Amino acid sequence: MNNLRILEEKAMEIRQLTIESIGKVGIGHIGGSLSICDLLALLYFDVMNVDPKNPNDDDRDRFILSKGHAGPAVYSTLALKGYFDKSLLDTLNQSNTTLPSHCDKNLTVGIDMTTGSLGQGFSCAVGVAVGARMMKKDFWTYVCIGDGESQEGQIWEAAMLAGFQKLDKLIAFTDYNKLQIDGNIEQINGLYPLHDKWKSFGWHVQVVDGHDIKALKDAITLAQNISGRPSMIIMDTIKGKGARFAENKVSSHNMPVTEEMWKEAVKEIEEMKVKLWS
Ligand SMILES: Cc1ncc(C[n+]2csc(CCOP(=O)(O)OP(=O)(O)O)c2C)c(N)n1
Ligand SMILES: [Mg+2]
Repeated sequence: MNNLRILEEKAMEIRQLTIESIGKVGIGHIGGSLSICDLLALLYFDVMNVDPKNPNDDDRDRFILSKGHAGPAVYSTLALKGYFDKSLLDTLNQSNTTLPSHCDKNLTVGIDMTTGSLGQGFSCAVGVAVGARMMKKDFWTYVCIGDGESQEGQIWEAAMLAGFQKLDKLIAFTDYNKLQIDGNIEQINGLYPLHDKWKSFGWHVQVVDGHDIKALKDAITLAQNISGRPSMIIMDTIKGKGARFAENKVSSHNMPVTEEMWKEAVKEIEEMKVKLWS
């Protein structure tokens, strides 16, 4: 594993770029973007076999953000990884941009699937993993779904197929931040017991702190060693993690962000970065 502190710093940088790019547009899906930054840092800077110089390599690992509204966090990650210049982030969600609010594989280099209609990206990920097997390819398919998204029937159709097909090169993550667009998951359409649901569909299931990069890495390593079952890693997360104005707030789903708000939040993370190395 790469140096843990380097990965933690990457996650902080992903958060900073995400807060800044959404702040510059003035509104965006900041809550659901910030809850997955630790996962993105780990996947793109440690786990995944990807090369920004060869973004369409057939053998690359795939990452599908099924909760496509968190696109800004992936764009920040891709920029840091070198897929495109960081200055492009300033065009987020503007007209004619290559970085739309929701992921579009036809517009953005490094994006593996067009997503945003909840449930569909997960089905696509299962299809990609089936395709890899048919083509005798050895790559991993990683996919991230939301907890609100898990209320979609389509998630469970795909889960059933993946379990039945024993897709053991498919590793899924649930961003279990307990909040959906308009409230608390358990007050709207509860998922409990989520762990048992996935297990009953034939998946290997783990629950980890989604902001603990070391714990996430251990969970992925274990998942990679499970044969005959796809893996679900339920990440216990905080919506809006890292920006005080957004943390754990239902309103952070698609929130107006002023210049004062984003500059203050970016400054706070900068101070955390300094502390990380002191
Ligand atoms: C099929 C479909 N229905 C509704 C929406 C609108 N929508 C976008 S995000 C969202 C909430 C998703 O909640 P969750 O999966 O918990 O994601 P989080 O906001 O926590 O990232 C909804 C209802 C959509 N994009 N697709
Ligand atoms: Mg959620």
